[in-house]
Amino acid sequence: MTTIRLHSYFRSSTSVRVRVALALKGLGYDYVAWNLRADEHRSRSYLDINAQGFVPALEMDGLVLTQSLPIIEYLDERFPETPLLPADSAGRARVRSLAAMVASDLHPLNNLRVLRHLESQYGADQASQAAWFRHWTRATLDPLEAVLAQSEHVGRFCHGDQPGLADICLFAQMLNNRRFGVDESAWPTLARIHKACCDLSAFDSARPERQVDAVHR
Ligand SMILES: N[C@@H](CCC(=O)N[C@@H](CS)C(=O)NCC(=O)O)C(=O)O
Repeated sequence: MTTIRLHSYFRSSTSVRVRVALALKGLGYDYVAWNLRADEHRSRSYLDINAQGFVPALEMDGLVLTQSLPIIEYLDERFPETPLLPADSAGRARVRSLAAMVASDLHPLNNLRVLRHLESQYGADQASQAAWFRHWTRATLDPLEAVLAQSEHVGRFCHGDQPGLADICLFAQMLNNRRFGVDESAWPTLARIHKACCDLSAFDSARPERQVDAVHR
C-alpha cells in the first residue's frame, strides 16, 4: 500500500474535501499541519511543496498533487471502489458542474487571502468580511438549491443515494457557512443533503474539530 501524506489545515474547507474523499476510500494517511493563521503556508518550505501556497497538497505515488478537485479525481481513478463520480458521462458532467459551483464560483471569493486583502486594502472589519462572505455564499447556494430542489437525479445525496464529489464540496462549504453566520433556512434541500453527509462517519471524521491541529484557533 502506498504511503499518503496530506498537507492540511484543520479549518480549511478544501482540506475537508480531501479528508472526506480519503475517508470514503478507506485510506489512511500521515497528516502534516500548516497553520494558515500563522502564515506557515507562505513559508519557503511549504512553497516548495505547493508554489501557490494553498492547502491541501497530497503526496503519494512519488507525486505532489495540488488542487482539491484534481486530487479527489486522482484518488477516484487510483482507488475506483466506492466511486465518487457516476459511471455515465452525463452524470459525471452533472456532478462536476455542481461541484464547480461551489469550488470555482463560491469558495475562491471567500478564501482567507481575499478576506485579508479586503481588510488590508479596503479597511473591511470582521463584520464587513462576514457580510461579504454571506453575500457570495448566497449568490451560489440560492441557485444550487433551485437546481437540486427540482432535479430528478437528487436522492439522499446530490446525485442518487451514494455520496460523491458534489456532496463533498457542499459539506465542506456548509461547515464554513456556520463560522460566518450564514442563514441556511432558504436551502432545505442543501440542509437535508448536508445532514445525510453528517450521518456518515467518513464525513464526520473530516470535520475541523476532529483534526490534530484543531488546537490552533
Ligand atoms: N482551488 C484550490 C484552493 C485551495 C485553497 O484556497 N485553500 C485555502 C484553504 S481552504 C488556502 O490555502 N488559503 C490560503 C490563503 O488564502 O492564504 C483547491 O481547491 O485546492
